[in-house]
Amino acid sequence: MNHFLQSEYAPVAPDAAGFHIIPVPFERSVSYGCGTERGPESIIAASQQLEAFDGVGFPGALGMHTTAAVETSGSTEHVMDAISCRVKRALDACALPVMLGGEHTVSFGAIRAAHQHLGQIGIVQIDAHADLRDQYEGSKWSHACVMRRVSEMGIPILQIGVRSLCAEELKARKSLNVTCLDAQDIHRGVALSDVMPADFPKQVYVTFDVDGLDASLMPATGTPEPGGLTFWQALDLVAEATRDRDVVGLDVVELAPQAGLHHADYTAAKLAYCLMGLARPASASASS
Ligand SMILES: [Mn+2]
Repeated sequence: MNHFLQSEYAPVAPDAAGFHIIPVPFERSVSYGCGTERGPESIIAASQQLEAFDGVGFPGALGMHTTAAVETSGSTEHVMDAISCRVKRALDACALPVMLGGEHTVSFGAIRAAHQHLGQIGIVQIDAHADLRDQYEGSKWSHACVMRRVSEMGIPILQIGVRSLCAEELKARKSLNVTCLDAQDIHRGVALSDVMPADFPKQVYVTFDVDGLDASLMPATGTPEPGGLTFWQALDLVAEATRDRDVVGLDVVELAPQAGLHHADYTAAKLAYCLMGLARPASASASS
C-alpha cells in the first residue's frame, strides 16, 4: 500500500484533500547511522496499523492524498526545488503539506515554499540537535545546517528538546535570535510560556526530527541522543506552541528504519498522524 493510512481511508483527489502526504526519500549527508531514504516507505507501511481515531478526533476524515515520492536523484538544489514545487501545489490546493523524510535537509525546500506562499511564518522545531552549523563535513546542505539555512531567510525559530550542541551553534543561537526550550530545561520544569516570544508568528511550520524523542523510544535514527522527550511531552509541547496559531505545514524527518524495530516505524507514523490532528487545517472540523 502506497498511501498513508489507506487501511482506514481511501485516498482522495489532490483538490479534495485536507492533507497532502509528501514522501521525500532523500539521504545524502547523513553523518553517523544511515537509512533515512527508507523512512517514508516505512512510515507509510506502518501507518496501515493506525486507528482512524487519534485519541482526539479523526484527522483522516479531512481527506488524505499521498503523492508519489519526490525524485531525489539530482543535485541537492534540484531536489529542494522539487520539494518546494510539491509543497506549493499542496498550499495552492488549500491542503496541509505533510512531508515524510528523509534527512532533515528536506525541510528547507518545504519551509521555503511556505514562506514564499504565505509570507511571515515561524518554525517549531523538535530536535535533539540545533542544526545551526554553517557547514558540516564540507556541505552547506548537511542535515546539521538546515536550520541555519532557514534562519538566513529571516524566519524565526523555536527549538524544543535540543540536547546536543557545538560551540558554533551556541553562538549562532544568540546571533540569530533563536528561541530555545532545551531538553534539560524541560526536565527541570521550565515552561514553554517562559521562553516563547509574544510576537512569534501566527503562522507556523512544524518540523519534527524524530531524534527529538528519547533514544529509548526512537532508536531508529542516525544520531540517537539520550535525555529526550517522551511521546506525550513532545505532542503536548507542539500543541502548546501552536495553540492560537495556524499550522501551515509539517514534516517528520530522520527516521532510519532498522530491521526488527518496527515499533520505531509505528511511532513515527503515529506521530505524523497525531501532528496532523493537532494541525487541523482551518477548513475542517475534527470529528466524523
Ligand atoms: Mn535535525
